[in-house]
Amino acid sequence: MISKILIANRGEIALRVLRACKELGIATVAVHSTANSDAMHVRLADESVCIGPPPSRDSYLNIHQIVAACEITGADAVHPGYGFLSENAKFADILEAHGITFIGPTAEHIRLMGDKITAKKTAVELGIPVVPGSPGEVLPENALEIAREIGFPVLIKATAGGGGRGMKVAKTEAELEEAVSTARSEALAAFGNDAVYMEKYLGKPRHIEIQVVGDGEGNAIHLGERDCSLQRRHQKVWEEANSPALDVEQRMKIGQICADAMKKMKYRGAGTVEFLYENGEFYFIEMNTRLQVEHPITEAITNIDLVHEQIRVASGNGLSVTQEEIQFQGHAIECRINAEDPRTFVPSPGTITHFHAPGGLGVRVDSGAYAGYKIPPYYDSLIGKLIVHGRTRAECMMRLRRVLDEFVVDGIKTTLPLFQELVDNPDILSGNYDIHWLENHLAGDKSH
Ligand code: MV4
Repeated sequence: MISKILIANRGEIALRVLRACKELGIATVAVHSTANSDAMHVRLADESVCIGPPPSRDSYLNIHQIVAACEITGADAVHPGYGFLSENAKFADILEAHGITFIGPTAEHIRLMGDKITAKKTAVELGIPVVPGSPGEVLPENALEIAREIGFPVLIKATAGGGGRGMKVAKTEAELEEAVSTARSEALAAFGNDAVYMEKYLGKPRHIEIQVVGDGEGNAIHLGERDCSLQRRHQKVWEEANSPALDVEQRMKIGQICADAMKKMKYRGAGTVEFLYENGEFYFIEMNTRLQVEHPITEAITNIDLVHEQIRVASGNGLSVTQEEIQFQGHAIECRINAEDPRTFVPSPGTITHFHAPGGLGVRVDSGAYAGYKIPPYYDSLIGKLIVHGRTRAECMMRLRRVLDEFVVDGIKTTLPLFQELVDNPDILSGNYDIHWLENHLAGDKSH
């Protein structure tokens, strides 16, 4: 039994977790840096603890401060949200050593998926289709042999990486040596680990991810996919469920493969199995062992509260639904509202002077923002998420167009104007885009 949850995060996700706790009758503890005492989730929580100065490493990433805040308040569980400590195996270990429940997978599963080579090996063993590539680490002396076997172009990735950092493409044999050595030194600088591996480079894939939840005892479900192809510099901008590229048979097939894999590994908690999708084939790239930013679109089309499920399985209460009970209804789109210039994406912190969130049927706004709130400059620029649901993709798009017109955020720059443009773009309307579409669009048309 969990009776009090400490939310080790900030912003919209702290509020999101707090709402689930309230619905379940679980007491809440907010933590905040000195730069964030006026945040909405701090106001709404039953208790709050200041855990340090503004820089994340001194506050939201400070494990000792968070454990101390649990001890002081008597919190018996921690929800890490996303980012910060959500995929930190050491944090999960330390909480367990203190008898505090980490609302997430085991430290062992976090470690397994955090190392991209062991993640891929595990995926193969579990029957998940992967990108053709090196069996393990690639060294300068064996790179050419492996690359010839795979076939050019190839991509060099950091074993400790993820999220796109430290990748290098080699289009030909001539480019290989430099790609491997640059990737290794960048990996060492960024992650303190120079191990790299190699994959066949896919040129125009979509990024499609499968939502899974497991109970840690061999039962697991999938909640379909999200298409996250619309991104800029590895930051997702717009996500949708279902993917415009899949039909129901493809969805249920890849979903079942992932659910079966989670059953076999006895995965506990929410997770996302990430794939590249090209020419009708899925290729596993990574697994995220946390709740993701874009989880609400899955909630919209399944009517399942993922944070409720996370808390249930962390408490040992099992999943609330079986696979057969899950119904996929309609279409959902999420727009990430960032405090950024919509053309340059340069952060735009400052005070929000006016704030009006849209409403109506099929509209959800997850945001801790309010008029008078001062966005601190220390953290990421996500200030809210707009999630729109409709019976069809076309209805969803019509609704989104209406809702974007209604949304008012004054005093700072936001990415809202970008979405007003996307919602009328023919490629977006037809669902015809890949992971490079948005960057090409932004580069090719300077007029918007
Ligand atoms: C790839 C790829 C092409 N081929 N792997 C980037 C983030 C990391 N999670 C994996 N990434 C990629 N892996 C192969 N074999 C292209 C990317 C990629 C990408 C993937 C998902 C979403 C956006 C992306 C943007 C650029 C590159």
